[in-house]
Amino acid sequence: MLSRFFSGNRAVLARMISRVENDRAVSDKVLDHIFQQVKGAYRIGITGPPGAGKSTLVDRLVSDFRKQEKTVGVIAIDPTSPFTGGALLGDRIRMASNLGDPGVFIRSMATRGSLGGLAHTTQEAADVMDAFGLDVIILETVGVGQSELDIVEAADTVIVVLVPESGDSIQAMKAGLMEIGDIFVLNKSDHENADQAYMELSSVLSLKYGHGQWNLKVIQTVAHEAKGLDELMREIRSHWEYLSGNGKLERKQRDRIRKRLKIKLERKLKSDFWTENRKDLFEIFVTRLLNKEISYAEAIKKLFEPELTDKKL
Ligand SMILES: Nc1nc2c(ncn2[C@@H]2O[C@H](COP(=O)(O)OP(=O)(O)O)[C@@H](O)[C@H]2O)c(=O)[nH]1
Ligand SMILES: [Mg+2]
Repeated sequence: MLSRFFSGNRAVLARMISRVENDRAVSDKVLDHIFQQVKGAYRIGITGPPGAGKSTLVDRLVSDFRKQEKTVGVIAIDPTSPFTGGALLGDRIRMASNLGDPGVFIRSMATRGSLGGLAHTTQEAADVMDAFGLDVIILETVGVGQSELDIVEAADTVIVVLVPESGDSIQAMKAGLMEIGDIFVLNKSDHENADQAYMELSSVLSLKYGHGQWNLKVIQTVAHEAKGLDELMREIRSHWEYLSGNGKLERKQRDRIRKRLKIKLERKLKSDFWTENRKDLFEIFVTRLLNKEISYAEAIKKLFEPELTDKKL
């Protein structure tokens, strides 16, 4: 399977991603075999409210990257839709213009049933795509909820897509989108109050946000007509160049690795800790705490040393 994977078999890529999604033990094994081939594909996160036009934009971006002869992977995550739901189908239709292209691999993921954190599973799926040899990986998530933010935050460049609706900038601020965006897109700029929304968003951004030397910009687009896409591609390129200078990319990758290692470590500690014995003891100590036979500190101490506790029980 691995040799077929490395020779570029797309069906095997799809199967590898499913394994990473569905089985922790298998996932670790898969990653053990491919981690050295993870070359560091350029990862772009796209987020924003539902219906803002993210998938339509992704479709355009994919076409543009293809024109530059880059291969592209897309992971689209929609928390509102179960596997059989309409939204995933909708995403497929909206990204349809690239479906037959062998240089493009599109994957929809549902949030339900993901193993120990969606952000984690998504990153592992992205690693698999990366090792497969894709040059650019685009992660699309709805900008609601922490786990969705975690996903895009792990990207090199984060694009926040908003639309000219009254209060959209304010909503985005509340949802924490302003902090994570490197590039802001005001899509649906064919709508009548687009200019006002542009001013509003620009002023919100100029007041509060910005990462270091990077200048936050708002790009106006009409995704389904590909308007503003050239400018967006230029902005993506500038951000990439910005990251590549002064070791910023490496620092970003270090942060990403640090976070992931920590999460994996904590998960391992947790699962090792909760043996059947400890689960039983836990309930016993709850009763003892209720009867004031033991203090919290004592209970915790004993939970850490169940062998000792066994003898005393
Ligand atoms: N008027 C207008 N409609 C758009 C634009 N971009 C996308 N749409 C439409 O908005 C709807 C939602 O788009 P979609 O890409 O699925 O949004 P997502 O939920 O953010 O992925 C679709 O019907 C698109 O055709 C735009 O710039 N202007
Ligand atoms: Mg979508």
